[in-house]
Amino acid sequence: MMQSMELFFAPSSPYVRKVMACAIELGVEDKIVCLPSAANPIKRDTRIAAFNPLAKVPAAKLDDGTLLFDSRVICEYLNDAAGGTLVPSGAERWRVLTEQALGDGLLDAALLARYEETSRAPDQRSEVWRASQMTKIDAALDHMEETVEIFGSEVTIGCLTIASSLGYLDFRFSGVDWRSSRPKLASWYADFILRPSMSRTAPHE
Ligand SMILES: N[C@@H](CCC(=O)N[C@@H](CS)C(=O)NCC(=O)O)C(=O)O
Repeated sequence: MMQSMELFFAPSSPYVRKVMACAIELGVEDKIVCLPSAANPIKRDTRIAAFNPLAKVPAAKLDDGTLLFDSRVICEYLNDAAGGTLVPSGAERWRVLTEQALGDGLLDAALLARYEETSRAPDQRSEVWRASQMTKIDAALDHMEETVEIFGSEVTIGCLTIASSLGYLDFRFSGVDWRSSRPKLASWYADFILRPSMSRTAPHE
């Protein structure tokens, strides 16, 4: 019998979204008790720190007291506990985990660019820093366009992460037109976000 978990949650976090989307895909959403949080790179949320010394979300605690973080670990835990196939074994595993790393890497760059604006005083902000993060995002999107026929052919932690990263761009970087030069990715995403795991986890404040 699968243990329940307490999860520090934020409706705007794309990493939390990965966890919730996995839980919905696996049919185990009812095992998760969401706790409110206010993760911030400068104002440390000590409630989250009780589960994760890095004070980042998602962070989880199982019934038996086991602590789990970050999103990659919690998603893989849910998949294992539910006997799912979101994280395949064998040769496919490495491809799918690399797809997850691509989506997470896009998000890491996006958050670094955003924190530059939201957490630094205007005179401390670096345009070069922001532009460098946007270059990573652009290159990640190009790679997604080249590989969408492969990662988009089944539901895995790879494409759930990639979809969460695209959703985050629309949410926080609405001025970035990632679609017009990437028609295959745009078309896959338009279909994929209709899945309940995506539509029910759309980011909001
Ligand atoms: N690699 C982590 C990243 C988690 C992360 O950066 N979460 C953000 C919220 S979207 C956060 O907690 N930021 C607060 C901070 O950087 O201290 C994961 O996959 O869970």
